[in-house]
Amino acid sequence: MGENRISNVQAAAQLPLSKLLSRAETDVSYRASLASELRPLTGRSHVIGITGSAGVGKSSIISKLTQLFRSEDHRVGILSVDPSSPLTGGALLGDRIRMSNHYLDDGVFIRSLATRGQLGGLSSAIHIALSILDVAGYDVILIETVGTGQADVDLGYIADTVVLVLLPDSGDTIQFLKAGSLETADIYVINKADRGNSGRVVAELKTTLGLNNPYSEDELIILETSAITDNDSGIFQLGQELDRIHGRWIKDDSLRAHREAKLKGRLLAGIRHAIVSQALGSQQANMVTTNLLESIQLGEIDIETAISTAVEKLWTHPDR
Ligand SMILES: Nc1nc2c(ncn2[C@@H]2O[C@H](COP(=O)(O)OP(=O)(O)OP(=O)(O)O)[C@@H](O)[C@H]2O)c(=O)[nH]1
Ligand SMILES: [Mg+2]
Repeated sequence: MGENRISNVQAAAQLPLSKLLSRAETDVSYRASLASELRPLTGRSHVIGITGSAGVGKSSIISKLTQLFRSEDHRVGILSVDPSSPLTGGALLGDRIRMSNHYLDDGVFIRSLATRGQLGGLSSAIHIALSILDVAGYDVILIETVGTGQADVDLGYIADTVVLVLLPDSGDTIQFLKAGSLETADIYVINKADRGNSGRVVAELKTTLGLNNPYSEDELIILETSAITDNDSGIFQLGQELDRIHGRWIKDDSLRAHREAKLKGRLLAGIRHAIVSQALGSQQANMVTTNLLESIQLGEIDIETAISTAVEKLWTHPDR
């Protein structure tokens, strides 16, 4: 039998985009070979993650941004991750109504990725979805995820630019800070600014981020938006900031390097997590820590000595 010489990319081009994504999502070996063929062709699109708690207005902002990008003749891909979570299950119907004009537009592709990864983060299938949309000519890809948690931290590694959506009247800043994802955002949006009171959150953010960040206040991008108002809603400004950030990478040809740095970050974080779980999840680790705890309590050793003893036993010689 002759070898099949049709490349995955050519074969993929024959499939409707939604079928292609489904196949790449479910068929791991197809995904791998398609990914390696697509890799050199990627790097044109701007991947923007939009995250925030349930109901803050992520889909509404995405709908407005899509309208804006379409008016600039950009093609837009929208990936919504985990719409099946109990909090958001009902929102999909609302989204369909909110996005109804975009569903009829062939310059817009909308898709839900139902799965999350094993560790509660984003499933690895998202990488191939992004490559496919990139190569298919979508200039902007918007990913919607519901924070806070590992998925949010992952989003910081996957998206080129992350927009964190907050509300004027909630304690979300602290929640995101605790989850470790507050600082992964590039742009902070206080949505539903039409309700008033957003100035307080802006001040709170500036203080919190100022304390934890090497950047000066001027470098922080904090915008107030109203995704249900048409005039002067802040969405235009958001679009401008996004264009500006992306434009800079294109100008100095650094998007690929930016993505590589993020990928490396995700890889290292994954390895760190795996090493920690492996080292601390064993029976031996349990025994070592129990014994050391007892020694500390008896005043035999101090905590620093206990820590270096544990590292020596569990990490340097894990089999001992
Ligand atoms: N007053 C006001 N309401 C808004 C604004 N943006 C969104 N909403 C409303 O808030 C509700 C939730 O909006 P969505 O866009 O579905 O929010 P979401 O963050 O995508 O929600 P989930 O996907 O369920 O997490 C809807 O009823 C919107 O009409 C805004 O700027 N001002
Ligand atoms: Mg939504």
